[in-house]
Amino acid sequence: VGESDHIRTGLSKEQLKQAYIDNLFYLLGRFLEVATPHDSYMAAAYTVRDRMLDRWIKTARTYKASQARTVCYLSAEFLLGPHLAKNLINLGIMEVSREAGAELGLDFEAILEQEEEPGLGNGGLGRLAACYLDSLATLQIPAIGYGIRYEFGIFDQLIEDGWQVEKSDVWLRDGNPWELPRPKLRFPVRFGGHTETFQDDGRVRVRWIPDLVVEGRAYDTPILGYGVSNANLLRLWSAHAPESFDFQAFNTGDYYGAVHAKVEAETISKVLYPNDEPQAGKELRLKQQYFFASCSLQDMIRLQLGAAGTLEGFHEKFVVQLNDTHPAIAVAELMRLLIDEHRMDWEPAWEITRRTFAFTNHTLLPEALETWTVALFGRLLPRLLEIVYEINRRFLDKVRMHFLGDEARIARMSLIDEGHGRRIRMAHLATVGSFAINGVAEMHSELVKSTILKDFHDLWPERFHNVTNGVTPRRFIIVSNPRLARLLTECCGDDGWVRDMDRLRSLEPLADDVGFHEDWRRMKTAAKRDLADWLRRRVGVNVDPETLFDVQVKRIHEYKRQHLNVLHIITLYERLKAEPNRDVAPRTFVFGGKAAPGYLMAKLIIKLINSVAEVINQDPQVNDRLRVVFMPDFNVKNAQHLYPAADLSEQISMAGKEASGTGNMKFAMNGALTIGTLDGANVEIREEVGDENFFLFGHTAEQLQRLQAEGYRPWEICNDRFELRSALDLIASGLFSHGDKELFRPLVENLLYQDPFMVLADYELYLDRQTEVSHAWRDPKHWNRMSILNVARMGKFSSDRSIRDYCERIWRVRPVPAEL
Ligand code: 26Q
Repeated sequence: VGESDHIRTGLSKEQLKQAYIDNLFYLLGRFLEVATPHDSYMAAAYTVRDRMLDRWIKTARTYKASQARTVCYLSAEFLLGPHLAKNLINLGIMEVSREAGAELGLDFEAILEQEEEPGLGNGGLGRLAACYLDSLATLQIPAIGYGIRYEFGIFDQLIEDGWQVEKSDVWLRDGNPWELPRPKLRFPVRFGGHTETFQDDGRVRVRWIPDLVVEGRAYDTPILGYGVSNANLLRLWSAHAPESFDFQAFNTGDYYGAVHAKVEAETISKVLYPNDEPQAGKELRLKQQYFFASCSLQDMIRLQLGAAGTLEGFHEKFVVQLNDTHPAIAVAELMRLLIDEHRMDWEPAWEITRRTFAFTNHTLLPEALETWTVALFGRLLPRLLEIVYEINRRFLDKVRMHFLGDEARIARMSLIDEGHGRRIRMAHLATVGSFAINGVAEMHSELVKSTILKDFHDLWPERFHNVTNGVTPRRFIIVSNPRLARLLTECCGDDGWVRDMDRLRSLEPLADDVGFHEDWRRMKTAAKRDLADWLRRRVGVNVDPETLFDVQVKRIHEYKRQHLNVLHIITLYERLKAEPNRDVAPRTFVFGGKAAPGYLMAKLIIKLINSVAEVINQDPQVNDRLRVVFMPDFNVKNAQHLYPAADLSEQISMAGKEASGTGNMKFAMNGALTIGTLDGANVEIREEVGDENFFLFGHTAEQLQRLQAEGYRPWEICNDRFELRSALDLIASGLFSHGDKELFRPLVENLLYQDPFMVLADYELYLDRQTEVSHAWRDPKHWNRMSILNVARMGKFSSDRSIRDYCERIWRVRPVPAEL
């Protein structure tokens, strides 16, 4: 029997049907007639997984033999989204599986719908990591994603009485068919205690005596490339008490103590922090970071010793990308492992370390830069504190020499901030320990060099790079928008655009083709009908697919300015109330996004959106032209319904604050037009699609800076702008809060008297541009032309391009194709 005939590997319809029934029987103990939708999902998932394992093993063999450098992407978050549909697409068996399902009498869509997505991330940064895994596998780059197997991912969001309510995400409840536990792959990780020196062969060495040892256990998930045989590895660590704990308990009789220690160990990987910026003093978060950094490095060292028998040349076999500072402790941990555990001297160890790491920064917001107090850090990781001090001492000696004792600069660059109760600056540790540092969009990378890491750029200009973010067209076009995918394949003659998005340029001539416009319109309308159906079933609201779908979905943050969008809506509402026959383009406003549970202003913004929705949607004078919807529980799965249906994408952050944005890319590559500021990747999207196909508005980052320097007085803007004042007054009057004048006071007063993200400064420019959007919408031919050109010109924002940039400019790695 040839391999292609095998029940676990074959891709024909008959083989898939056979395999499905076989898995249903042998893995789930069920048969067709009694299988629940979840049983069906599990059997389908195992059927797909079998086919992935075959590729995975062969890929591992190929990589091993090639001796190529492996990219290790260290990230505290991987926001993967549902696996099943994505893997069917990447295996190239979506259609044949659909047919197989139909012949077995299965409801294919219902099976896909069963999957609970692994929400192991907050937002952009975690989703970026997932897109990069997809592109790494597709580009056949030997790579491992390393992270944490949180037992509870990002909370599920419910909306009750307009407020966000958080529900814990029990994603592992019904089992996870995509992962393989590796019980024998485990590493110890120490916490607390103290260090001692001892003599060893005439040299002074350090021993760390911890008061807690936790064991990290590996769980592996295969990550398949698109249209290739390569399957890479995502290895997530789960924290456990070492088995020896139980014996200790028997010996000492301290049963309670042993159980307590077990609970403490297992707490480490229990839950994802639902904030997308650090909160002061969260000890467990530092434990999580060290835990997964240490396990991952120990794993790499194991692989290196297994293959080469020596740690010399480690940096030639591994390159470690730090996804923000969350894994930055790895710099000190690799030093510890090399020096303390593998008896290396400082200089060669530092040489390896510095040539191993590269660091991606994702934020300029000062409050989002991670620091840890020396007190907490030293208590939890005493040996690592010593190493950080030594890295710093040697580094500052270099700075002193280079800048001849410029004391202010030395204080600014130190790994220790002595000004605020002694804190370790994780971005500085990551920068000093890396051979390359990059931002995530052109503008952001320039700002990194001129602001937060300016002193480091002065010292090492050659280490600074830009790699503009991208998103995977597999998830965000093929899986989420199959109609568009089909149309693109038709236009291009084949599906080559999926791996080479620049080929979509061949659509440009069709931008003025009447027949093609008809196809485009049909596709868009169908997607909008789907979304309308979904919103009716899932959210219980009715929206009209004929209206302009104006969408803002992303984490709720003041800097992202969802409240600017709300002010526009209220102004439209007031205009219509004042002049009921006024001719405005009918719009449906869709919002979605989670607020960090402790971020009160963000939660109040959600309440405001829902309150405005309640009033407007019930007002018969306007509700044929204005509708407002808040889509609860915005996650990857739900998001997939939105991108295809959006006409207008809201990317309205305060200029200089959004590092890149990636939702902006997902919308534009699905044919939505963008209304946006000159911020993050918006700048580059506009450059690519053309100024005339992008609704730009707002002050530039420099202009806003100047305004602030001159003394920004938001309330004065209100005095001049009647409609702005009136919108704020309407909120304050209690119109949206059943007469309660207190509810939104904190929000209104914050805007009037602080307005840290300069909402009011951009209000008028935003409204004017929105008026132009409405005019443009009235000319469908022109609108469709712009929409088509957006899709045709978004090739740059495929994560394949981003990963190629990393490979060529930073990692210096090449494809290693695996053969079946
Ligand atoms: C840090 C310490 C303690 C607890 C939580 C955190 C934490 C967790 C998540 C800090 C930040 C995040 C996430 C940040 C994030 O998503 N940033 C976004 O990254 C995207 C990918 O580069 C960019 O497109 C966005 O502009 C950026 O906001």
